[in-house]
Amino acid sequence: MLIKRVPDIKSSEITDKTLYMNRRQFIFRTATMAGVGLAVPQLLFSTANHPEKKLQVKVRGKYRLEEKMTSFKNAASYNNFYEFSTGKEDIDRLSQNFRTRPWTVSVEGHVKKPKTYDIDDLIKMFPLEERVYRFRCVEAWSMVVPWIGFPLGDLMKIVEPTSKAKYVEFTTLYDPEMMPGQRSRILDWPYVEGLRMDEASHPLTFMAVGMYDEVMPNQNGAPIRLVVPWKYGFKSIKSIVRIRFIEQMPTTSWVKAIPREYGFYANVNPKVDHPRWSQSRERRLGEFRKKKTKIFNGYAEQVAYLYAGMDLRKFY
Ligand SMILES: Nc1nc2c(c(=O)[nH]1)N[C@H]1C(S)=C(S)[C@@H](COP(=O)(O)O)O[C@H]1N2
Ligand SMILES: [Mo]
Repeated sequence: MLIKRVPDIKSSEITDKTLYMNRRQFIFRTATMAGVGLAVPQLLFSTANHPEKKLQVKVRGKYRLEEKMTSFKNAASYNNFYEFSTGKEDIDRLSQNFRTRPWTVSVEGHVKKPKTYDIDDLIKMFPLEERVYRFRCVEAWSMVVPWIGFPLGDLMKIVEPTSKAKYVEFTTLYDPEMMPGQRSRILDWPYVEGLRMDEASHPLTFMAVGMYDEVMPNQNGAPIRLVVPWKYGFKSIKSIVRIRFIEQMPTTSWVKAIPREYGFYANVNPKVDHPRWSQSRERRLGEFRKKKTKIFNGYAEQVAYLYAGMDLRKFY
């Protein structure tokens, strides 16, 4: 659970934490059984704002936006994470017992230095950076979140993809015991996403291990998730266990499920509607008035060159 970057996590602290978590669950159950639940659980279940979950952020301020940030509460209580539920408002609760330690991320395929990283070692390899990004779900809601993490490109420099690598494939953990959504066949589990090599190494492409200075809440994709701010949210795969460098374009979960509605590129584009709804506007979490959606989610200046000469209606 802990991603402290200080070297001295005492084992007693970890034990305390485990006991604490169990106690919280116990309190919740007792409260519910006693029939005094409803108002209380939200408080007890909120993973947020525990001081021991603070991350040590080294680089700040390079990526800011002149836009109002979404509150932590909104970003952590309205989620898409089909491994837990197809609902959006119960994922924080349903993911409370999701264990994110021990956790490994294997980097494989066409790389000179394939390796299976322990998550805590992986995180220590990079100076953690804060990036405030716009994030746009394909379902026309959006948010502005300060993610904490490191650029995927920095990891790529270490593992050294070979010239055979043309795409990167990311895979989420498969564990139906902990992820109740995986017990039904709404998607072909595990969740898979992918990027072209130049998209993967683009400086905006980010591996997030936290948000708002805190260790990533389970519901937002702990312990490590992708954030690609110019693409629809479904590209930003959560709870990653494998990163594979491959030659062929990977078959990603949503393309496999509904290819007419979800493409591999999934670049935010107000002019290309989803077959069932318009993409021209969006609702920021916590706000009422809708906003106009921008091409590439407002990141055209940085990323449009990646798609020069491509028909964005065809490659949606
Ligand atoms: N493994 C996995 N990753 C996922 C999803 C999912 O269901 N499973 N949902 C995606 C979608 S559709 C969105 S909009 C974002 C939501 O991220 P958030 O909950 O942090 O807002 O996660 C993406 N990553
Ligand atoms: Mo989404």
